[in-house]
Amino acid sequence: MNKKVSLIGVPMDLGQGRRGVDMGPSAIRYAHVIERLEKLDYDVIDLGDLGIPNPQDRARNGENLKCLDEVAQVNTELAERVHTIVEEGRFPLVLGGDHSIAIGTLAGVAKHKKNLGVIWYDAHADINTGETSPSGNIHGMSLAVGLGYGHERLTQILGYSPKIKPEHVVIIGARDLDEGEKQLIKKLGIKVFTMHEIDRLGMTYVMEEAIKHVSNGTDGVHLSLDLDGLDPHDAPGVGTPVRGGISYRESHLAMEILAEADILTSAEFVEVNPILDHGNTTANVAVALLGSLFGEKLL
Ligand code: 6HN
Ligand code: MN
Ligand code: MN
Ligand code: MN
Repeated sequence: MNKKVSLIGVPMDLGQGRRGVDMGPSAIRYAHVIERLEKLDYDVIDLGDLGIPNPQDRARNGENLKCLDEVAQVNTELAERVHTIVEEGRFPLVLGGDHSIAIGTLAGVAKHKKNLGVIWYDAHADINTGETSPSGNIHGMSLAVGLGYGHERLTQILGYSPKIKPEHVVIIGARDLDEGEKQLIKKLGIKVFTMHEIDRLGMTYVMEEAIKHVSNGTDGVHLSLDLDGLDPHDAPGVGTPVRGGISYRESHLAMEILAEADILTSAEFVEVNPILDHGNTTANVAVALLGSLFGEKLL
């Protein structure tokens, strides 16, 4: 792994309806993310948080995309910042904030990587568009946007689309997919390890297959980790919890296997909502998983 890490917080809560996820970056810093990585000999620069506009109307919902102007604006700025981090030869580590920020992260990273592999660790697939979304929440559309599906204001960030190709994506932990999402996943032939496969095949096999998949024909790999991929028992501080998720230990194993494979070129950890949390459990889980991801050993 690149030993030079640039961390950037995106306290975005406009891609979904519940307040509190804007405190995610603070909660993750409070859980000692920087110290954790420095202990592993990483050179960490904390770039601070992006500014998030105060929307006139959080519920405004033109074309079934809530807060489209603001989400597009923040993701454009994030894309530029991430692009610069990669240009500087550093590893972008983005802290959310809701999952709509993956739009900007992918736009910034993929500007350098023409064939970026993506691991989407999530209870959801976030592959809705304004046409299929039951909620109008853009955090449920970010993977679709990366693939070139959705509103132009989002797909055209940094002036190119698509950012990624369906054959370079793997979704892990899915257990709550909308009808339109299932259709697009099938149409594009995206590889998905749902909870069924994780239960049946085990996390070791799933991660080995996932790593093969995203390494095939790619020039970099991004991890987009939504804390709601974990079971709400282990990560309660998330806005859209779904029962029957990946356990804390399975998630560590997944991160350890990823660390061993040494393929990651960028990562983001999203959807930590301290207001819905028990103590700071979910941010602590995020930082513990980051420890494993960046090579921490048990012995
Ligand atoms: N996330 N599929 C639902 C929707 O509203 O589109 C939930 C999306 C959740 C998004 O967890 O990042
Ligand atoms: Mn999710
Ligand atoms: Mn290819
Ligand atoms: Mn998500």
